[in-house]
Amino acid sequence: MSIFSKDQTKKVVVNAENHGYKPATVTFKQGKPAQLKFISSNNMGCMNEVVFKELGIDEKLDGKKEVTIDIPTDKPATYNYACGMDMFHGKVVVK
Ligand SMILES: [Cu+2]
Repeated sequence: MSIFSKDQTKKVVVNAENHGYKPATVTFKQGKPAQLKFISSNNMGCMNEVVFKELGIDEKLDGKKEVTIDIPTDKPATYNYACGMDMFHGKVVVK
């Protein structure tokens, strides 16, 4: 791996109207710093909160255009996340 390897940044659009995350699955390469940006829209309802249980992350999106979450990439993993009521789901894959 190059010591000049770049950070990885990807975006997920939170679509409250269709109750979905786009894309629903985001993949990062192992071993490089990774950031996932959640882009929110209006009238978010319970989607104004994003919860990564395994990572102990619980972030409010409401009122912010963009919220950045640091994803650990030290090992291959799948991190599931959900809205504040655990109704809508997405995942982050590190491989
Ligand atoms: Cu919900």
